[in-house]
Amino acid sequence: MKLYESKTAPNARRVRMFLAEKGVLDQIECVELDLQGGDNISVEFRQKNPLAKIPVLEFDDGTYLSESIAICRYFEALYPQSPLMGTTPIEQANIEMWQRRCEIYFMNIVGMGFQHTTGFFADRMKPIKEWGEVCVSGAAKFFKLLDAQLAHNQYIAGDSFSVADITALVSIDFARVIKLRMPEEMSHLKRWYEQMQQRPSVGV
Ligand SMILES: N[C@@H](CCC(=O)N[C@@H](CS)C(=O)NCC(=O)O)C(=O)O
Repeated sequence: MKLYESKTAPNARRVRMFLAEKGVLDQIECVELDLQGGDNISVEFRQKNPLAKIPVLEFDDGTYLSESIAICRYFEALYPQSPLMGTTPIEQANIEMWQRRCEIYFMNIVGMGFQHTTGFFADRMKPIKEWGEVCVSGAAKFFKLLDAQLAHNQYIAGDSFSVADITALVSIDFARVIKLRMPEEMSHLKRWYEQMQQRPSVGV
């Protein structure tokens, strides 16, 4: 199996972290793409993913899977030990809820803030600076929700580490590119962030 990715791309990082948590990252061949250089918008790459995004998983039979969480779900089913997506129906649903909250209301907004304020992908989209700024301040509001959740929970979705923690952590780290940092006074969020730094998967 091959994973098309980029070391600096947050979506690719969450799949790498997930695979590291499962202990199988070294079994996958990682193929580094130059996103700003346009590797992912080539005709050849669009045959792997018509949406021209990474990460993309290539199977040995020449088929492909994209969307970070779909790739994670595949590996969760393949390696169900040390579950990262829950086991009971309520655990699974709760993790899904937090994963989606972190992705939709935080990660995607941070990404839009980055693309629209920096013009990083100006060759393939029209950056609208004002919209980027709206996204940056919208994303900042999410820290409060995370801090409140972590006041009563060890991890984002409850008592165990999950894919929701991966999405939140990767998004917080990526938010630095738009100069968005966790507010100092958010002690629960800070406690959780420091705890996350102990996991070997953060460095992959
Ligand atoms: N919903 C997709 C998002 C994928 C995505 O936006 N990937 C970014 C990198 S983090 C990308 O490929 N950007 C290149 C571009 O927009 O041209 C997922 O979860 O994998």
